[in-house]
Amino acid sequence: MLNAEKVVPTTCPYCGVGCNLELHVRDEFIYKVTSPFDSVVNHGNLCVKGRFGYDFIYNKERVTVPLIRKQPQTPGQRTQAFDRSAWREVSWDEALDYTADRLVEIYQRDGSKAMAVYCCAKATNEDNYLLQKFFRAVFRTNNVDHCTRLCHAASVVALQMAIGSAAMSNTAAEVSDCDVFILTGSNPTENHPIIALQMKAAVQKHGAKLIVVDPRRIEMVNYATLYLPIRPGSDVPVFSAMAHVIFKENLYNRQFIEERTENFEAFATSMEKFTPEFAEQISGVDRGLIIEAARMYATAHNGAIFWALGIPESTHGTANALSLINLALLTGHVGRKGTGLNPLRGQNNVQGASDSGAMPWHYPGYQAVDNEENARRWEEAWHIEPGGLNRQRGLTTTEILAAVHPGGVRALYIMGENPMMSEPNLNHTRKKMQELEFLVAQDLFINESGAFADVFLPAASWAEKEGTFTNTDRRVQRVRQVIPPRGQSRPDWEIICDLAKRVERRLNRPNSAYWDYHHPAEILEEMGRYVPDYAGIRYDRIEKVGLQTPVPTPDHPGTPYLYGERFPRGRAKFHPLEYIPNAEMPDEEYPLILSTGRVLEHWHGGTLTRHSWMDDLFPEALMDIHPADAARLGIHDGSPVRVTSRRGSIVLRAKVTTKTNIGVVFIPFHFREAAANLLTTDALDPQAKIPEYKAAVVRVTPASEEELTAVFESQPRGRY
Ligand SMILES: Nc1nc2c(c(=O)[nH]1)N[C@H]1C(S)=C(S)[C@@H](COP(=O)(O)OP(=O)(O)OC[C@H]3O[C@@H](n4cnc5c(=O)[nH]c(N)nc54)[C@H](O)[C@@H]3O)O[C@H]1N2
Ligand SMILES: Nc1nc2c(c(=O)[nH]1)N[C@H]1C(S)=C(S)[C@@H](COP(=O)(O)OP(=O)(O)OC[C@H]3O[C@@H](n4cnc5c(=O)[nH]c(N)nc54)[C@H](O)[C@@H]3O)O[C@H]1N2
Ligand code: SF4
Ligand SMILES: [Mo]
Repeated sequence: MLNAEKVVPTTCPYCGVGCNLELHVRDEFIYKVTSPFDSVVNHGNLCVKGRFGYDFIYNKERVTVPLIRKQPQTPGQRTQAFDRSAWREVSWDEALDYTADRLVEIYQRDGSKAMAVYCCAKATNEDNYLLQKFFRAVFRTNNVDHCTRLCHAASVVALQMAIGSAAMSNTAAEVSDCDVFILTGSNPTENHPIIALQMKAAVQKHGAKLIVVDPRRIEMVNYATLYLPIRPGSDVPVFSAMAHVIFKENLYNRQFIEERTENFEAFATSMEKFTPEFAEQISGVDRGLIIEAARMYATAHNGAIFWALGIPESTHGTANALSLINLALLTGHVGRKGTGLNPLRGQNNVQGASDSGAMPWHYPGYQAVDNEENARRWEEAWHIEPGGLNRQRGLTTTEILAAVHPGGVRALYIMGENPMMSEPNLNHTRKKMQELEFLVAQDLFINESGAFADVFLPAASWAEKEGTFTNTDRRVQRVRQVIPPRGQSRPDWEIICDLAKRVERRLNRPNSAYWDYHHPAEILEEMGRYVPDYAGIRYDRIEKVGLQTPVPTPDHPGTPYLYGERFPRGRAKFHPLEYIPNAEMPDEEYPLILSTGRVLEHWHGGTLTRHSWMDDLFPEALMDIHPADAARLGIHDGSPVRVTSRRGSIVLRAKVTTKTNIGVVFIPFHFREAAANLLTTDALDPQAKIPEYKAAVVRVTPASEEELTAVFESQPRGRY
């Protein structure tokens, strides 16, 4: 028995914390997950998803054979098919030849602008590098993006503007070196649970002071010295008022400002108007609390700011993030251990997918596509004639869907994303998905988006392939094959190489960009030759412990924190700010603000966790509503409610709780039978193109049990 048993170290496939796992395997079956006590990232701790959430691998709904739709789909008439009887099981050869024929037909007819691809922050660096290479090198398009656009896009744009680089500046575990840290727009106990443990230890063991700024009374408030319960969308006034106080009370770091920043004067002038009184009026937060928070952060020896989606997912997300960056620059709380600007990254490999070039404006390594020198470098890398690569910035995820019409985007390739759950204003998204001429889904399951596809390519899960993920600390870690791919499923990188070769043959450019890799290690090395931050990473260097980028040379030890000496753009730049209200504000018809987000047990559109034991732990969508609002509307704990916005309406149960503040209701977006994104607005931040997921206005009315039952019965797949 014992002989057939093995324990394989790998990395968690869920969140950006990147916990180190040990998968226990017997007879090719994973029966247990643990973590080594000396793991650098998580010291043996795991949350419920990492520990128990892997059973989706074996779920009977997982698709492990290639499929083609029986009924040909036409633009405008495209339908969703979850039922396997609507699909034909085919060989890999047939699936890939069919895919290659259709992609080439559209490309030869309509050119690069008709082609688009969604990469996947759940897949490896190697998978994502190859998929963007395929679309850039073969179809000559930069219409390449992934879920980072719906996530930290505004944090990325703001950090690029102010500093010149967008990753987290410090290592999350350095929170134990902080004496004051601000946590805003982030609910780590549910979304980065192991970092939450480290934050709690910072408070309880090391005596750090925590300032929470959030419209919900999240669990971390229990550990906070100060809690600022802001109204959604009032971050710029609150953080700028803190800057105003720091400035007025002479608490700013003159030396840091003189030596390392620029544009201070313009910034200081624009802070005049952000008085604590003004901020109180907009945010509802007592001005005394704002003043106290400003003094506490400014007088810290090591102050840090941690944030997540409450900041970027807004029509003024870039300004929100800039208001945090301004504060750190004003106080010099950046460039040292235990300080920093720390946007906690979400997906297991969103940092890596971004590093690997899964973005419309950048090649791998954040090299702008509209820069001649960069284009030349990648033409050389991919053996392309000079001038062959497209110099035009591509479309973002949301723009790709908006461009689906005759003369626009015709073919979409989706590797492991689910826009039909994750994009805002789903009724609009649905029309766009229907309008496509050709849709490929490469996934583990037929999700709400894949159900529209012409062809389904079954991907191997993270436990069935080799590769690397880059976590929120910029740590590049190994992902290992633990069991053989289930059924006929194949690792993403293999599928892409096989398909790319078939497409190149049809275009009379056989294997010109190179697709003959024997192992993902070779793919990472290719990327490292052109991306300096990854140049020193080799698989044999990260066998046991991952390396934190930048790793410029093969003997470089990695970089735990950034900007010790200089910022990538030289001096960091202050940005003057204005207060801009949300796209929608409450009125008589829609008096409540809807905030959307996550719960501990579930993952995004639910494709993985609802096919897992996690669904038993949290089986039904719930809307959090404050007791005062509930009483006013005649709603009790557990009673069905209808929630209506300008764009749609859903029915689900209410949970009456003080976790949400008066005037704000919260709905997680994991449940397709009560899809929160039917309600959200597709208004975008003009710079980062990120939607306003955290503030749509809604009306809530009591509903009946019959209405709720009807919702479940109308689901194409019934209950999970
Ligand atoms: N269990 C679980 N964990 C996950 C995920 C998951 O789906 N499930 N997804 C992962 C991903 S991709 C991501 S990006 C992260 C996201 O991690 P989080 O950003 O922590 O996730 P959300 O649930 O969206 O929470 C956003 C927080 O912002 C607050 N907020 C809302 N509006 C505002 C505002 O106007 N201002 C401020 N300051 N705060 C506001 C909310 O109250 C909430 O506390 O989680 C990752 N981890
Ligand atoms: N209302 C609202 N909407 C939001 C947000 C919000 O806060 N509120 N947050 C936004 C954010 S931050 C994010 S990141 C997005 C997430 O949005 P998406 O990325 O669209 O959602 P996921 O459900 O994570 O989709 C992942 C898919 O990848 C598949 N998959 C998993 N592993 C692999 C693999 O190895 N290979 C392949 N090929 N497929 C794989 C899964 O089965 C699943 O279908 O949602 C956004 N949408
Ligand atoms: S905290 Fe994140 S990485 Fe760690 S076990 Fe949980 S989901 Fe996985
Ligand atoms: Mo995300």
